[in-house]
Amino acid sequence: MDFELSEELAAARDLARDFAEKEIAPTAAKDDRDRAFRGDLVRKMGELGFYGSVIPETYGGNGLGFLAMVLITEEVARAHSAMRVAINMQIGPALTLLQFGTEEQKKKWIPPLLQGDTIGCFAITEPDAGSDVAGMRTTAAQAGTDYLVNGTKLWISNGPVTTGGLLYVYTDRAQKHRGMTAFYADFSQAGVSRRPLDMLGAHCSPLAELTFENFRIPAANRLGNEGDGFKICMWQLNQTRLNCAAGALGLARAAKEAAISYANQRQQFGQKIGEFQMNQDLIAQMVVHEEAARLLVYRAAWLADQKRPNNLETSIAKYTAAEAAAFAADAAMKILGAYGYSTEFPVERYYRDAKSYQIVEGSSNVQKMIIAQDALGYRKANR
Ligand code: GRA
Repeated sequence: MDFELSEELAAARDLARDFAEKEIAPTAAKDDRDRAFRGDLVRKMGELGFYGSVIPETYGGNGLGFLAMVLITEEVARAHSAMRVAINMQIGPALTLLQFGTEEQKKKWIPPLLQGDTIGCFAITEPDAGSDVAGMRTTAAQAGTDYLVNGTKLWISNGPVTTGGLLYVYTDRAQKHRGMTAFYADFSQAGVSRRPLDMLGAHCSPLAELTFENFRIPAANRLGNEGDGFKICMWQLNQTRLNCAAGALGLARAAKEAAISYANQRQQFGQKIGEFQMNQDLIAQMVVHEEAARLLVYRAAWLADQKRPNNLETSIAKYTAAEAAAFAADAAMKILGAYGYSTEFPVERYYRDAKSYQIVEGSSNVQKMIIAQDALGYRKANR
């Protein structure tokens, strides 16, 4: 077992840290307030190869691997968690195309996603289908060489701005999850209307409701066969969950750093508040949860790099990191008091953004369900 990062990985992490500190962090508070979608930063991250680590050079990537992806994501999320979502929106579709696309589909759609020329997304969730993916209702009916899509997707990250990404629908609802089909869709085409949604946090990651009315997708945009969609979706979620886990880790770290820095400056009752044992308890727990999450996230990424099954390990990592982020943001706010609650300081943003990690990409309860059902022998997670 080797806990040392290779020079290559350390360099990828350092590049991301440098970029995040110089280009993302300085405007994070303003961007959050303005609810800005930073397309310029999305493109810059593409130019720096942040989306290409999990894609081979043939399709425009750099092949550094999943460990590089989580190291980069952690650094970006530490500076501004919502900007981490942008990474996932590019990587999620690119990886899924790599796994399930034809040669032609990969060559056509992966490179623009890696460059940030296409603004990616993946549309799974619906008003009545969140944790229960198979409960979706959107359908695609074949019409000549095209499909016509009708239905509504909800809470779609990048929904207001996406130009291309994954769309999961039913081509045969009677067959339940075996009738689901995955497409790569060009969302700049007519037939889709977007209603932007305002959320508690992650303001720079815009969300929308997407309504499809006879939205036309060429059959050539189908991934795999009709009926392959549910398995493709579960595969995709396992990859994008890992990115979320890394983002939560970065946010947990940012909250811990803010708490430590403040505890070392703030004086009350004639001493630094870090000297009080109740604050030490919070800081110790922040450190421990973050370190545990880091090892679990890196292990899941390492397994992915070895091309070994890692659904269980990714769920464990995502659950632990999401809870660590929520704990750290809450603890930091307790330590900073009114300075934490104030919108003039970043901790309130961490607090708002942290909650998203317990909800997205399979809620904490969905992760626990996957973990417990595996442990109990009901449903193997790694299948
Ligand atoms: O036996 P079979 O042939 O019918 O196949 C079953 C099973 O083997 C079938 O699917 C297969 N399957 C898988 N195959 C490969 C299930 N899981 C996998 C897998 N991982 N790999 C049906 O299986 P099932 O277990 O009966 O499915 P289910 O009970 O309907 O659902 C399972 C589960 C609850 C885990 C699933 O629906 C799930 O993961 N739900 C959570 C949804 C989620 O994560 N949504 C995320 C939305 S996107 C988002 O949040 C964007 C955030 C962006 C960001 O912040 O980055």
